[in-house]
Amino acid sequence: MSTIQRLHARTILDSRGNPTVEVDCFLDNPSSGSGQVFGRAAVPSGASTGSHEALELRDGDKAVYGGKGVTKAVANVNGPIAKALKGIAVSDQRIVDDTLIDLDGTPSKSALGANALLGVSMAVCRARAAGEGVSLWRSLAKQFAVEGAGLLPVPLMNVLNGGKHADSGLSFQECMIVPTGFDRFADALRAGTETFHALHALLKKKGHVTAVGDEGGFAPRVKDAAEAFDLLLEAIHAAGYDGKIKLAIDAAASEFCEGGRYTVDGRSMTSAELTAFYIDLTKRYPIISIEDSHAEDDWDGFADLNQRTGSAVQIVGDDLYVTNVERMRTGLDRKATDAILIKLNQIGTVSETVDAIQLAQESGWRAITSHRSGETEDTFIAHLAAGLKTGQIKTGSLSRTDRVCKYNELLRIEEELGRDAKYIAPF
Ligand code: 2PG
Ligand code: MG
Repeated sequence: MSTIQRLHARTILDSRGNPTVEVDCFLDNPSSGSGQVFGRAAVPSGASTGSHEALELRDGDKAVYGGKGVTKAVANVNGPIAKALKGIAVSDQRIVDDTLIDLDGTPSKSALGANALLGVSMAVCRARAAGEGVSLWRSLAKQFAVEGAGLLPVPLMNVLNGGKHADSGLSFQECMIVPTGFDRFADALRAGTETFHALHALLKKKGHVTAVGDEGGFAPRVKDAAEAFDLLLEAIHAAGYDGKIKLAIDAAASEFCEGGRYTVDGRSMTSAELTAFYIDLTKRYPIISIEDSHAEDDWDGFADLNQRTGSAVQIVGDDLYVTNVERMRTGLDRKATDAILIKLNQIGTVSETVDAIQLAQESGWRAITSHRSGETEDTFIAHLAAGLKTGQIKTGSLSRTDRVCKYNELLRIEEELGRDAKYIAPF
């Protein structure tokens, strides 16, 4: 049986030029013949973080990387975590992750840092897959007893960036396109990409800036959300995909909520007025998904919108749930949403992330595997989406390698699956 022989963490840079944790995991794997097997993983980082997320440990020394250094998290991996995990079998990810959780001992993973724990948890998954000689997504499916394989996720592509991710002035953080009318992931990706290029040409023609924001989407100075959606529809039309590409929003509403009031594109609203605003938008545009419509503790706002949109529009909790099953249970009781955004680093281990996915699936919710706005070249989430059959993925726009590397990995997975590959839009 393979056991952990050595863990080694280092500081690397993320897509925003901020330090983050990368972990190498070496297994002692007598069955591999060659002796040692190795897995590597890097931890992403958010900008519009939910206040209920597990703690990302930063050094805080302003003289170094503006306080964003991760040397303490790296030292925690190379010291106490490496010591505690040495010799542990990797056949059961839950045992590895429970050991990490117990060692940290805090509900928010603030002792060792969720970034330290997650880097190890993911690197162990990769090392196990290497030991098994299979793709990571297949290994994850086996490890977490997922039946049947082959579902590629529908991508929610963030081609217009606002909020905390860009200086566009747009209150909504993400205006996304969703290629629904296709039978293969590769065709959906092509359509999304052609629309992205059509949008580029359109913005240029209209005299907008075409610089991109943190997730590779454009960040034109538009006056409001309606103008953003008009641009997207025009680009979809120009690319020839009318009706085959729908729209989605991540409002990230906690970022524009203060004292219980919401300020959207210069207009101040109550929670109920904001709900009415969304309902109006869904009548005017083909919007199939709204994420973080309300602030992270405005349960009534979410529940009201979710009830009014029914199954026509999925309401997604991101900062609301922070991939935490305890908060999900509140959401289930209150019927706050019918979907959840899944982010590994909000909770801090792979097993707990899978718990959130599986609770969503058992409860009839949809699950969307997601990147963070600060990413690396790591493609773990592409494998998580395919292995756990989440059915949807959010991994940014169609530019910048930190975003497209996940799409490229999904192309490889679809190719590996061959005739078993499925692409099914649930909208
Ligand atoms: C979000 C994410 C990813 P961040 O709000 O969904 O798009 O942003 O990583 O900044 O929290
Ligand atoms: Mg979000």
